[in-house]
Amino acid sequence: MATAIKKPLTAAQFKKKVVQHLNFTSSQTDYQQDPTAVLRAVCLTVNEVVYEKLTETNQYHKEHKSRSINYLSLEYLMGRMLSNNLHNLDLFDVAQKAVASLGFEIEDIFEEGHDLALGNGGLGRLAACFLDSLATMDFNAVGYGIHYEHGLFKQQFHQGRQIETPDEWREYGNPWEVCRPEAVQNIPLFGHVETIANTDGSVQKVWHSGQTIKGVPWDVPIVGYNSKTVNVLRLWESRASSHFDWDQFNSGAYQDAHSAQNHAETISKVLYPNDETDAGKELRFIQQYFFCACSIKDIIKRYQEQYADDWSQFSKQVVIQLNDTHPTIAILELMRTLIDEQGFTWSDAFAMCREIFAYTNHTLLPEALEKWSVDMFERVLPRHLEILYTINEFFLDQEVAALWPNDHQMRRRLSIIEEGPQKMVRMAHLCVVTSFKVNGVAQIHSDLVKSDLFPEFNQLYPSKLTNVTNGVTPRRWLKACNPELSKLLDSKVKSDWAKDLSSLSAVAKFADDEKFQQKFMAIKHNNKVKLAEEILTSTGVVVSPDAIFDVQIKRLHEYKRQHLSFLHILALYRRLLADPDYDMHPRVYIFGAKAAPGYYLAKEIIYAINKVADKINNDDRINGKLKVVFMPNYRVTLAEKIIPAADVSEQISTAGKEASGTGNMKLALNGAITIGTLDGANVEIAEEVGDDNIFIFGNTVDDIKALEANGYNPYDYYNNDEEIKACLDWLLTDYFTPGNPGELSAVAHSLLDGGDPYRLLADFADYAKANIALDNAYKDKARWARMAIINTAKMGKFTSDRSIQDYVDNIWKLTPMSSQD
Ligand code: GPQ
Repeated sequence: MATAIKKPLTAAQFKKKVVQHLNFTSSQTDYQQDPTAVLRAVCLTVNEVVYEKLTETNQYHKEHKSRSINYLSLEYLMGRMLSNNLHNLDLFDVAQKAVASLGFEIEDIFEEGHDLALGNGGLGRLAACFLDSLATMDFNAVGYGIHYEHGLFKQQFHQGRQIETPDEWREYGNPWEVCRPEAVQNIPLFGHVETIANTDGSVQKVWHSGQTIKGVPWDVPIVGYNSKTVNVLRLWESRASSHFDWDQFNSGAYQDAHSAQNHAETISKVLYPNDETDAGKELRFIQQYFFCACSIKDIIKRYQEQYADDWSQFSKQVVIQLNDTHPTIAILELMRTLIDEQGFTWSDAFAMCREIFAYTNHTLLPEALEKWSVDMFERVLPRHLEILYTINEFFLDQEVAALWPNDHQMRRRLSIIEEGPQKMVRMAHLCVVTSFKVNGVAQIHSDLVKSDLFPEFNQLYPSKLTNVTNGVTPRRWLKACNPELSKLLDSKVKSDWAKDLSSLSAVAKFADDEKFQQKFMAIKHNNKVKLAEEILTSTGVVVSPDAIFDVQIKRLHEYKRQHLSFLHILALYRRLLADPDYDMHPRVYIFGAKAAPGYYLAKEIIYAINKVADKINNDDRINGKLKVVFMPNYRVTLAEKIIPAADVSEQISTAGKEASGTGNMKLALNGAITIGTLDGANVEIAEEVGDDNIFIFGNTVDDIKALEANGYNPYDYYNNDEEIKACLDWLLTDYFTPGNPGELSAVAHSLLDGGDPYRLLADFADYAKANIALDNAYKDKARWARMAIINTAKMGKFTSDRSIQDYVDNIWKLTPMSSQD
């Protein structure tokens, strides 16, 4: 393995620094029983190396005037930082030895760390993987986000029901962040716009804001793997500002501003826990604006430190990626700044924005396509709304009219403003109109963005819409989380596969090698033993590591169809009750998922799974052939424990609904076999591993469209499939909730009278069939081992390094540090 970067510290030096921090930074001499104090001291020791590299990185980019990517995202699911930073700095064994000599296991020290859970699901974790890759590949990148006081809620189950409690990730401070008072920003909002007529006939707009909020930046260093770079993730915290615009507004506006003043500190208080639904709350809107405005000001500040008032280089130096539509207001904020503060003409400002912004779409679900009311825009951001109108006017009159003259229908359809009883701003339209590139996140998704979501935009702007398939960082999702498998791979692959994941394809030639198969599967088994212990601790359920570990981990959502697997579990249970000798290899179903607190059916699905699990896990009649566990509080850290132990990866969304999925990549990388639909990145995973090494089932996107064209009726399946009927009817009884019949009926109703919006019943039979094929494959040990090895070997495409390289080549056009020398 080539290690270009020399180890920054020896174990003895590392230990000495840890002890110094214990003694002199934390005043701790009696730390033998205090792993938290040791964790802190280890982090501070690592930070010494990290900050030195950060300074060098900054200096380098300043000297070389490197173009930067500015990644704007409302979510970052970083997880824990220590283990990853140690791996990335090649300090893992050094720290392990140092900590051991202090009487601790490094894993126990890690366990003291909090997850940085500043995100909901895939979108937030993708942002975290991208930051890792950007630093690893030595690109000049800044991540911008919100410093939420409370990240994603903690989940517990009380008698099977989800209970949410606040996430206190930084209650006692967080060693990985540093406050930057020198980069504080003041952010205006509310108020009104004054139009001033100039003597030359032109008009000038002056925004008299009603309130100012202070944005305080906290920087989290992002350490590249075996690279020169440490970048930062800059997170904005809101504080009440003393800069009250006393003289700028009348007494009526003062009232508004005064009550809004109380809100200042609530802006960065909590992460909205909704995944793929439009939160539709004013506070969420202000969160978005607040962080966009802080970030735009910061980007300009960094630029002006180099170029002062020379704007000629701005669009050459800066590219801004919008992670979904959540940061769209950044476009309006940059327009406003250029026009109102820097004296640009509207067209020059717009031309510049069109060179700077690019937008990633992460969903086709209508409920996730953000819209904000014009009324709210007017109240909170009156000047931004004016600018938005001018963009819309230009777009409709110049661009839409050129292609579709006098076509009112088309104007209505494409307008950034949606007409209706309440006028709404379509944020995605603003993004597509302004961005120079728009990408989907897997090939099938990007194709659907072109054909179904934005077909007219694709006609209007050919070549703007493109694809960048997602990826995951192999540092966290293999090297750090699965150390035994990593070692085995090291022994077979010459190059550093963690930096060049496609080099793993070299292990494919050992797929039929009996010895290698044994080693590979022994590691899987060990990982399953560890997970079984974790399952016992967290759920009290005993599971056998000899069973198939069948994993479905992701946010709880109807389109992801956890209830398809649930329905199939009911069917298996029923088959086992009817025939205790029913031929199946024992299987443990492992779920991990949080439901948005306001998402009724998602919570009912959790409840139903927990109730059925209770019954099945305690039923002696089925000889332990079936177990079901719902592990509480699914998060990055739990994923790191489940993924290395998974045999089967459930990726069973309705075709056309999951934009990409990234859990599918992590699981396959760790040797789990996918059972999945032709949706999102499953399609590309199937291409890579080949049809023999994946279980694809169910209706395709076109099949689903055809089903719907014929008038989809769930009762057709209910009436014609005895098993479906029996399982759904079962949910109406009190079999799983003694004394309380119908407690689980919500799930059944959604699938019948509710119309089965995610076409679950249409896929049930084929899913059940695919599961039999999977069961047969598992019974053949050599065959399964072969499949698992091929999966690991063929995941090269799905490293986030490849995604970043695609962004760099096709969208961002950056040059890495190393090749600038
Ligand atoms: N995704 Cl729009 C989220 O996690 N949250 C969101 O609000 C939206 C999308 C996911 C999407 O469902 C997955 O299919 C993707 O793999 C992931 O974004 C990253 O692109």
